[in-house]
Amino acid sequence: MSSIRVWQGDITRLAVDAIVNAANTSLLGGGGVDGAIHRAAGAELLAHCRLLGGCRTGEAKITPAFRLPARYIIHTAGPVWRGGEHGEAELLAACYRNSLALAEQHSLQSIAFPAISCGIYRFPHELAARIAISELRRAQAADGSLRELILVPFGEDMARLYQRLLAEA
Ligand code: AR6
Repeated sequence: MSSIRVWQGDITRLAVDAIVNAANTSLLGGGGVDGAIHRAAGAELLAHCRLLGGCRTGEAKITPAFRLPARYIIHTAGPVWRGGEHGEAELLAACYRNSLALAEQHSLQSIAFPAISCGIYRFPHELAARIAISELRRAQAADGSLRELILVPFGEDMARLYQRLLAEA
């Protein structure tokens, strides 16, 4: 049985099998956690991403992690929040589900997620956290290769939110 835990800090420091990148559909880098991951992984990551042909919103693609302590990066493009009536919740759930499915396909044991869409893409934090936890719990119940499922809030507020929601039944 896998565990779900919260680790607050910079996701680029984690020595897990895969860290997830909250990317955009170009997969060619950007600001926020995407910028931090590209800076820390080095220029080889961008060169590799150029070959991938982008990624549709809700989908996920895997690359090596180059100079990061993690083994792989799973890049997913989260939805931009546009009021909630444009399929945003389903697309965010798809980001988690497709990232988890890729990790399982590669027989990975540990994966760490930033708060996808919760920065520049302005997704409401509580709804995003509920979606993240619900998808991680689904993976936990499926009982595949993953043993460690890590939620990585950058700030204190997001960390408290995850802890509160995880404590709920
Ligand atoms: N480690 C962990 N979490 C982080 C880090 C870090 N080093 N840096 C930021 N966060 P965002 P989005 C948190 O804006 O909303 C990029 O330009 C941050 O506090 O990175 O999905 C892409 O290229 C927030 O809670 O991603 C896209 O164009 C969370 O990560 C766009 O931003 C996500 O914030 C994607 O926007």
